[in-house]
Amino acid sequence: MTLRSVFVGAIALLTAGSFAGTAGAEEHVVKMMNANGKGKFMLFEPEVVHAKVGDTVKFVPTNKGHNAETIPGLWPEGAAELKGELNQEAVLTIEKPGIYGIKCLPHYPMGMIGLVVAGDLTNKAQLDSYKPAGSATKRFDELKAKITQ
Ligand SMILES: [Cu+2]
Repeated sequence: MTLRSVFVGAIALLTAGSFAGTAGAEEHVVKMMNANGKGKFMLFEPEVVHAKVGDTVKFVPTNKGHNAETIPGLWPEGAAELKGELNQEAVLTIEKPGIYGIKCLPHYPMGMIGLVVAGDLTNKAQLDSYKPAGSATKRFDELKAKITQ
């Protein structure tokens, strides 16, 4: 190994290290949609977002008639709640680790639910005990399986 290749290697390591160390807050984008073209209607896309504390999640009204808001009973304790208006963007800032349950008010009964997961599942007990209404149960169980498997 030449001195030069050692030097280049060291620089590459330093660069990789500084990227990992200073990786800033990310913005995640979730579309609020009428259909995904794969047989699913009224949904958040993606339905599960893996984020970290300090990130933001922006809910975008790709189709009309949707909103994004906190599911009471499925929200990290002390975290500011989300209450998006119909047809408006809503931005969730992840202040605490845990599982954030999001619903679209008009389509919640049809299972329009999203989950944002950040760091430790501090409120996993809420996820386990939470029971959505009616036909939302099936979709909620699918989402639950995605983050607990
Ligand atoms: Cu909706």
